[in-house]
Amino acid sequence: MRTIIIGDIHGCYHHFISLLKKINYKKKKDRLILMGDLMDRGPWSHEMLMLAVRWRRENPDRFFMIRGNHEQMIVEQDKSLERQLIWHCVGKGTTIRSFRHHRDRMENYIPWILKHMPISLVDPDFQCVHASIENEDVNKNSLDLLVKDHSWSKKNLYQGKLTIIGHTPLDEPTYYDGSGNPGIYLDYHQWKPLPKTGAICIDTGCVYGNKLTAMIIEDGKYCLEMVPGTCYFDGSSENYIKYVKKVCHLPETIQAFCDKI
Ligand SMILES: [Mn+2]
Repeated sequence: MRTIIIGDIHGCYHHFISLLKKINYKKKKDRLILMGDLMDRGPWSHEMLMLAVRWRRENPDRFFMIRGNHEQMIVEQDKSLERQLIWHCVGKGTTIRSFRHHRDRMENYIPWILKHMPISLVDPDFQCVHASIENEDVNKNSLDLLVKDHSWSKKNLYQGKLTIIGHTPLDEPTYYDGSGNPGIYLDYHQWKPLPKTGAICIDTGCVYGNKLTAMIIEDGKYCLEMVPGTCYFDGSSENYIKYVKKVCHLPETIQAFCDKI
């Protein structure tokens, strides 16, 4: 059985479908895992979520997702004004438009997200979390680290069980071997032995115009495939921040918060 893991989709519904077609995805044969951040930034958040809801219902033994920081923002949207504003900085508007277009509300899906998008997925050979990991026992990491931390990968010090991550958009899929050196870019279209330790980031910034990456795992080996992305979001939250600051008189601390997302 193939396991197919796909990085941050961010409302790029058509890219997701193209990638599945390219790798000849078979719903009843392959196991499919999405790395979270299905929504925000790209135009088709509602379509993407509805597909996930349907496939999870029809195919619960072969279709899985973990939760990204953007789904976590939906879950926590009532927490504080500050969190609301951060969310505005990172593309909530496109999700709201997408849901309004379908006369639906994303708040309706909070119970579904809590039930069907866990923070981690653990397999005998690897595990998946959205953003980063320090202790190989997923439960011994903070929620913030697992779901939204960006700084971790730069350190490249994790040497525990192989963990697949997304969240930080990179030029190429990258292997972090825990050596403290910069991560190592991975090639596409080549079957290689699956590492036992370290981390592989497969977020290649589809919504910024780079590409959407799939990692295919079978019989102890893996192969990477991709489709080109489309730039729906300029990659810097500065314009959003300037706008929100003007309108809402944001405190300076929001910039620091936004830099961390
Ligand atoms: Mn993310």
